[in-house]
Amino acid sequence: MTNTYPRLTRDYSRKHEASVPPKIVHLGMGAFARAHLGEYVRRLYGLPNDEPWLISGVSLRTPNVRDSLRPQQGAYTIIERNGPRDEPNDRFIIACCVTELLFAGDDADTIKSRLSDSNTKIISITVTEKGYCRDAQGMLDLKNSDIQSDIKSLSANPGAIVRTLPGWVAQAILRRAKKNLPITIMSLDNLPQNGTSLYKIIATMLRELDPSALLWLDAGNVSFPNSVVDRIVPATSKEDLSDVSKQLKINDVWPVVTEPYVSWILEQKFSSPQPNWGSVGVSLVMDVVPYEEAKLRLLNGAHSLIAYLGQLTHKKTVAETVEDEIFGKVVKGFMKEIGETIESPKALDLRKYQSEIFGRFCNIALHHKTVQIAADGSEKIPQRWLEAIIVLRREKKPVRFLAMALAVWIRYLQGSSESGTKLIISDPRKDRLIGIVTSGFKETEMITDIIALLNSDLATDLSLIADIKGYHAEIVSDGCRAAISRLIS
Ligand code: CS2
Repeated sequence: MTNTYPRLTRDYSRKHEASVPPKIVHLGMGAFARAHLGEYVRRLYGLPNDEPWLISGVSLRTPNVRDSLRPQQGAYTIIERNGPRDEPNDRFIIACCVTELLFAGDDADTIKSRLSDSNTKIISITVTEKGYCRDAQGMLDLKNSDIQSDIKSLSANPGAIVRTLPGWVAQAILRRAKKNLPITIMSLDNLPQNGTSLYKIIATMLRELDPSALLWLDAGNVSFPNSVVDRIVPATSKEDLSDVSKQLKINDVWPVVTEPYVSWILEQKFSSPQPNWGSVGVSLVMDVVPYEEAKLRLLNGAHSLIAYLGQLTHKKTVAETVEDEIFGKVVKGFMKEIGETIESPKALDLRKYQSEIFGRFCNIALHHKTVQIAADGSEKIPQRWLEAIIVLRREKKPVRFLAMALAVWIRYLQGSSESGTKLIISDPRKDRLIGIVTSGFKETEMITDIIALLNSDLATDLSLIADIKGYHAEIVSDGCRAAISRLIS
């Protein structure tokens, strides 16, 4: 940075290093966690408390967050962006709720002790869909070589160094069971029934490792509340860094940027003491499923469609894509169709919710890149699109926009935009997906094989496959705008 401003530290907010240990250990301290969980814990920190709830932030894959934020004593800026292109209405908020930053690669011993410490009351998690190492049925993928390696090393030595999220969590439970230290483990990822999914994964690990630890867990000593988290968090850009300098006259090497909207619906199911979540805006409910279906299908489902449309037609951001009249209409049609599958929770007016989501997509100040959302499609599409298709087929309702969405994704997997520019496909099943689309198979076979990779039942739905094939052929010959114009006319 070419200015003389000082580096951000906790002194900036007069929140000096807290002498109390963190009660939350967060695995996956990326931008989403800092803008979402960090926002709620920051609000708690602002309340008069006997003892603050602070976060030990763990990165499992790279040391970058630790190395950037340690010199700032964990302090970072949350930039909330909103408004029209020429008159952005931005807020800059300093969060000091993270007091420790660790990286699995070289702080493994500290992480292990934090996870099994009696002061730790919550282990929270954001590692994205692929971090859970699930198979196509959503169960732990025992064929995954990193999972096999974690099971092998933990069986030989419960203190071993592990590689995967299920490995870290299983190890924490093994150690806590020995000391009888109950814990609440919160998944904050966009998985269907994220807490229950994580429970199933961990139960499988423990069955392999130590069934007595599973008995201890099942006796009410560990809970996995389900939750629905919502906040759009694009990757941080250089502009964000220089805006913090301009506004606050300090340098923050890794602020996070987000929208003003934030929401967290949390199942009230805790095995350990909790802060007063309700006082900082978290909605505590008995059943998150209706909220989850609404959010995963309407927001995330539409997001994925926007991402693939944007990628194919050189639209870099979500706002730019939905600004296109035809794409805006297809997104609305998609939401209407998928909305048919949602049993609206009483507290949620589905129509209002849809237009609120569309409004958030139009936030031009946010610069949410389509390439970011397009990543890991095979991990996202089952819960965002396929589960809704299953409901619509069962209820004999039309599947037009969702079939179009699948056709758009399959066209995207061919690896080039409509004008022929190469697209970078990032997906854990990339090799298999690209292998299928470039195999030279006939279209029906190619589409069936792609769908079969995600859901074997839907792959036998011949009329669905025929519809996807029809839309795909139109996209290949005339482009997605023309194909979509016909769909919405
Ligand atoms: C997005 C989500 O990248 C993606 O797949 O759909 O990260 C989305 O922005 C959040 O779930 C919003 O809450």
